[in-house]
Amino acid sequence: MSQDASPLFTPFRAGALDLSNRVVMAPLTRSRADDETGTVSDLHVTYYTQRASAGLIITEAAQISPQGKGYISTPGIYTSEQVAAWRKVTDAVHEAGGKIVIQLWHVGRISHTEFQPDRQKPVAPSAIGADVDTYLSSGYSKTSVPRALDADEIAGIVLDYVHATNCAMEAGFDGVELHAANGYLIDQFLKDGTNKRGDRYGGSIENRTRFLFEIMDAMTGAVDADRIGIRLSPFSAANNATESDPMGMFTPVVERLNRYGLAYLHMVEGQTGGERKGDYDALRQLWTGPYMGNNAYDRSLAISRVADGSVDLVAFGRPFIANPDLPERLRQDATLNKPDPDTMYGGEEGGYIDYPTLEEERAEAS
Ligand code: 8OZ
Repeated sequence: MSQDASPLFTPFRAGALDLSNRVVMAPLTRSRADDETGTVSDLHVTYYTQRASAGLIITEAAQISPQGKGYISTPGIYTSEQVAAWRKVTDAVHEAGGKIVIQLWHVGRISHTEFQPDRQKPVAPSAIGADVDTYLSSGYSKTSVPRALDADEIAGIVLDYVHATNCAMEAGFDGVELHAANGYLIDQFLKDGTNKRGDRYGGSIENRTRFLFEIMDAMTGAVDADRIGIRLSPFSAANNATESDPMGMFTPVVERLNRYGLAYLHMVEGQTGGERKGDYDALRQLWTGPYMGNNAYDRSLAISRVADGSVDLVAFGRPFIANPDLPERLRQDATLNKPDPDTMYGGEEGGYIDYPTLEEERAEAS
């Protein structure tokens, strides 16, 4: 098979999502929302619309509540003002022929008192500091040591996920992705390095998965399951969330997720942004729905893993920062621009909406 005839560039249906190709834009935190209101702007409209040739865009993570925020200038999806601002993004992406879902997150302990309502401590399953940095208005700082959630607070957070899901649909998204990866709140409950609870939300695998499945049950009551995706990172220690037995923990998670009929499972294959380690392919074998692989994919890995059925969809992160027309560049096997690390987080146009398409580069050169 010639490579430009790879199934990577052919349509795929993921639940209710009809995608024009299998090249997905991974969720990317860029920290350019209004820090006060959590609203996106015209810059975001341009940025996402430039990338509408992706089979699917997954937005940067958006907090479901004020408590769910952990970094400067990340957007929210829980106020009417935020919904109205996102609506401009979804309308423009749809106008350009794209599909877009929003990633819903609550950061849990990966936060700082500066971001929390009344400067309270961030919340987590257990009162264990992450010992990682976040970025404040004053620059990098250690995340604050969290307090352990009371069991009777958890139902309120589940409702926050439902509210954010409803807000997302009102904002015109094609669906939502539940961020259950990378050491944020849900992953903190799942993994035994971060969950030391002695109540019904900690200890056994069933107990550690309780929070996730309460959220899934509630979200699927608000929107059809075939518009919901989920992101997991079983083998990653991102944000110092560690699991002593990833296969033991995530086998029942994947098996139970199968029952919902979700749009897709989005797997961070290995250490987030690092080594592709761990038996993610064994978990993939257990999964009966559409499967999206992510982590350090390049063109040849994407083409080969789609061709042999290891994955249905490939989510590219960093390459999409610097290549708004990534699917076309991959199809042509064209050179990729490199993202500038200095403009990944924060700032304005520079390093955000000024990376050229191939067409623009060729017009410039001629
Ligand atoms: C990089 C910087 C801040 C947040 C993740 C949402 O790792 C993130 C994130 C990545 O999932």
